[in-house]
Amino acid sequence: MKLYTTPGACSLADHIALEWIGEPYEAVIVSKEERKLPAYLAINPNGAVPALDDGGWILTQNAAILNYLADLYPASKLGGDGSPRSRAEINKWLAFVNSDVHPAFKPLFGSTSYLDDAAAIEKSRDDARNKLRDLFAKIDAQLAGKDWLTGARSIADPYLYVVLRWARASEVDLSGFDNLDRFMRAMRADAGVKKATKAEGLA
Ligand SMILES: N[C@@H](CCC(=O)N[C@@H](CS)C(=O)NCC(=O)O)C(=O)O
Repeated sequence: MKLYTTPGACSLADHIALEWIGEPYEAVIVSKEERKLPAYLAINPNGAVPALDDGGWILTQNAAILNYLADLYPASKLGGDGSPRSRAEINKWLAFVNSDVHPAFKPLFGSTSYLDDAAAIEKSRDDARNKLRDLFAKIDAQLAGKDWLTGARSIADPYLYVVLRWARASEVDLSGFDNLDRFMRAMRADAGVKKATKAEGLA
């Protein structure tokens, strides 16, 4: 099993999940530039991470990979307790992070640079920060009284950790979100998180 990952990118979520699972795997580091070169485009024609190679079978799309890992290793309980409702709750929060929170970062990652107008670009970035604060407020409320997004550790949690890292680096205002702060501190102290971030060369 090989995971293609770019340091600190959303693929770090899969990297952490693999550490939590504890079965053998190899992390292949792909730089931003390498993602667009023919060798990597042959693995993922979208030129994006993550990609998973399981015995020559390639799977892309983060939500699909995380669900596949949870199904492949049910003993990890990263896909819930086996009930349809627990998996649905996990996928609800995974979808929120993958398809609501993650894309909301785009202006902060340069998607509006085509505007070629410094003031307009800064406005789009401020707007993104405000939208992200609203989205993180919902997650903070969900984490009240819980250590993990859905109560028990799941595939949704490492993705939340990744977008929280991005939020801090992008100066999104997370003040007052004590549950998110507690979650972040616990993740930073987690052995699997430490191993995956170290392997990606992250502080
Ligand atoms: N829909 C994809 C998006 C993955 C994605 O946005 N990956 C980023 C890193 S976090 C990337 O590789 N972007 C490069 C690109 O899309 O050109 C998924 O969920 O896996």
